[in-house]
Amino acid sequence: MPATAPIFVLEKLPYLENALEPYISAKTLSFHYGKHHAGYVDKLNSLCANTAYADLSIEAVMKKTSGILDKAAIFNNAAQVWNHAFYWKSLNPEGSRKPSGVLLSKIETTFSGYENFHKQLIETAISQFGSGWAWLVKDGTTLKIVKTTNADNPLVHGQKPLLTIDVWEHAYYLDYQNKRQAYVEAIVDHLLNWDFAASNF
Ligand code: MN3
Repeated sequence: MPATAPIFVLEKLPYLENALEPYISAKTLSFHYGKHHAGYVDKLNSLCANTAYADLSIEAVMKKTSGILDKAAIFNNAAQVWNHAFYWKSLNPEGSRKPSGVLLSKIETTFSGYENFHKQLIETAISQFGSGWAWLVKDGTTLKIVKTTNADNPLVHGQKPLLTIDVWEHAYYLDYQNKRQAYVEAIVDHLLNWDFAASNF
């Protein structure tokens, strides 16, 4: 049998590994992208080889395996591949540090002002117990701030992600040790990619 090419590929980082310094170090990015994210891709490829999942998009794999107990390993790795690719795009070393235009208006009306939104986003990310993700999502016509546990992802719950923050310890431990709040505040104040959020909105 011929060797098969990898089914799912590791998306390129949209910037250099040192681009998010001083808020996220090149060392963190190197491990997080090169070991964690790449590891999920490798694992997913080995789990999906010679299965019906090999012909599907990563979103379809996530939707087909979500909540199915004996497919948890495939779901977890597929979702982590998707979540990380989305997380890299949710960060940006340059660009506007606040939302603008229609997205800002929607945030202001939904969360009673940008300051409340900012506070709620940080609190949600800090309060996720253990590993997981904080998200700004579009749910129907409204916006919500939600958190998910481990690999779980709003897409499989019918919500459309606009931005995400990875709150697994591997995302910040080298730079911030146990100080998740400092990491989350650095991201929200200095790295969130509001142009990406606007394009998703
Ligand atoms: Mn991660």
